[in-house]
Amino acid sequence: MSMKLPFFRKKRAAAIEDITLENPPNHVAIIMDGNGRWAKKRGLPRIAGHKEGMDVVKNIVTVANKYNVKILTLYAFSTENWKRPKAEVDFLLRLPKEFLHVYLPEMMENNVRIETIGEFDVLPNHTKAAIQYAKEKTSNNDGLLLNFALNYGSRFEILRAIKQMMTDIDESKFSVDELDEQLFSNYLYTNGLTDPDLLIRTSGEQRLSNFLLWQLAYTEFWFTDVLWPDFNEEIFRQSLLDYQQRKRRYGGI
Ligand code: V0D
Repeated sequence: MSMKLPFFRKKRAAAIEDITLENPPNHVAIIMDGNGRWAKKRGLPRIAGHKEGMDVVKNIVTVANKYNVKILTLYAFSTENWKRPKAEVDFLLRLPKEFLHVYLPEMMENNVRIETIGEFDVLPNHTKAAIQYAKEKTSNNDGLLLNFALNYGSRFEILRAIKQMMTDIDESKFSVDELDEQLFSNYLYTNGLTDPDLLIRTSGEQRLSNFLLWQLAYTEFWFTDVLWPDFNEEIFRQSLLDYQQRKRRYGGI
């Protein structure tokens, strides 16, 4: 004869994971800053900070999933990052493959779909191949969308959209009169995605650095001095709680 389980269940302190959010942001975008500084503080090379930051990505995906976030857009590599020393750029561009080698099985188990925004085609072949495989492998997952901004720059994205749009107008696919915000946003990399509800930037800097300029028009911004490798569930949860508290009026009354 089986005993009823609740009879044996011990009371315990409420753990973070017991508390669900009433109003989670649908789409969270993060500028993962402070990896180099984290390493410097420890007397380590910058790449050690990037590696540590990669493991934090996996943790934060798990937490986002838990709190019912539907889209997580992470600024992993900007068009400006090419200016860094070659050795650092090479190291960075090997991280996608490394991440996927270690964590793709877990992403599959958690029903995560992987996508990218940015100029994908000009990335090195080894980077593209690893990511392309992951995109295809996860394409039928309908859980969290893990969206990496790779070789991404917002002004370039907007100019690219205008050029493609003008070509389509030339080809009479639509007329200038029909152009509105919705139609324009279809030409951005983020076509089909809702705009971010919450933008997080770590490491104390308070600027956008050419990230999602169009898409962040109504987004709540949340800044922290915590360096990306130190970012964890507690601090992420705090950002989500702060987000809930803010009243969002979209410029109305
Ligand atoms: C370094 C902190 C995961 C920011 C996080 C190529 C800078 C760790 C990826 C990744 C980077 C990208 C695509 C993908 C799977 C994983 C990644 C880059 C940098 C730049 F499909 N972390 N990560 N990509 N860092």
